[in-house]
Amino acid sequence: MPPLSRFDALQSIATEYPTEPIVVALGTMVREMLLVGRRDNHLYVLDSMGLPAAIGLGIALAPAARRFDKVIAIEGDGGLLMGFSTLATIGLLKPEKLLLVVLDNGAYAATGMQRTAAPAVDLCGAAEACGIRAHNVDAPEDLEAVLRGSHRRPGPALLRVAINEQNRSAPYFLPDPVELTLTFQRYLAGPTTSPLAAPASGLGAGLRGKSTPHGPAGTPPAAP
Ligand SMILES: Cc1ncc(C[n+]2csc(CCOP(=O)(O)OP(=O)(O)O)c2C)c(N)n1
Ligand SMILES: [Mg+2]
Repeated sequence: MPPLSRFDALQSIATEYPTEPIVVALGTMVREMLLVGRRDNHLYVLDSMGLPAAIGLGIALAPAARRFDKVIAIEGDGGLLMGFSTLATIGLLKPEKLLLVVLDNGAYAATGMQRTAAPAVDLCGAAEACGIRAHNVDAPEDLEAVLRGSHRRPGPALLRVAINEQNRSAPYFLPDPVELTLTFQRYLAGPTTSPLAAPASGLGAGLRGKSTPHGPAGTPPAAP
């Protein structure tokens, strides 16, 4: 069994990328990331299984991504297989900023550890076939170095990280998804008022500049 736990992997990602936008997949992934710490630069995806890679793709292509080294999307193996076709689109559009991290425990942990098809699939091989640079991380001691090395390497890239079946006990997280989106949108828009980066209308309109429970709008959170 791989020695790395999901919690350890999430902690490494959050520590290495304290101010980069991070899309966090639903279920156990979100709840354990909240144990690491709640951050305005994290987009907590609730229930939309299979979509975090596509959400990360969109953000990585957006003008708001220009001021960041990377946009990280964290997926589970089950979620990646559900949204598998997104790999082809990522390979086609080649978003340089996108770093897709797949935490692979070979199971749907959030619903009771039913087996996924991941052990039968070469996830890195599939990503490479789509035109995405891919890297297997099997040894826990390699994860931090690989994450650090990814900062300036042009993407798109996929890291498949082997994790064990350990799940931390964490409370349910049931906030209003609109509020989560607004917090993240404000973070993406940043401290400047660039018309390209700022949400000029729609959900974010009228809320820019107001404080959030986690600090003033657009202020990068303190490093953990
Ligand atoms: C369309 C859809 N089907 C099923 C679910 C229920 N569900 C939520 S998380 C999850 C398992 C996700 O597995 P994986 O991506 O491997 O992440 P893990 O929990 O193993 O970390 C499932 C089946 C859902 N939210 N949406
Ligand atoms: Mg899984």
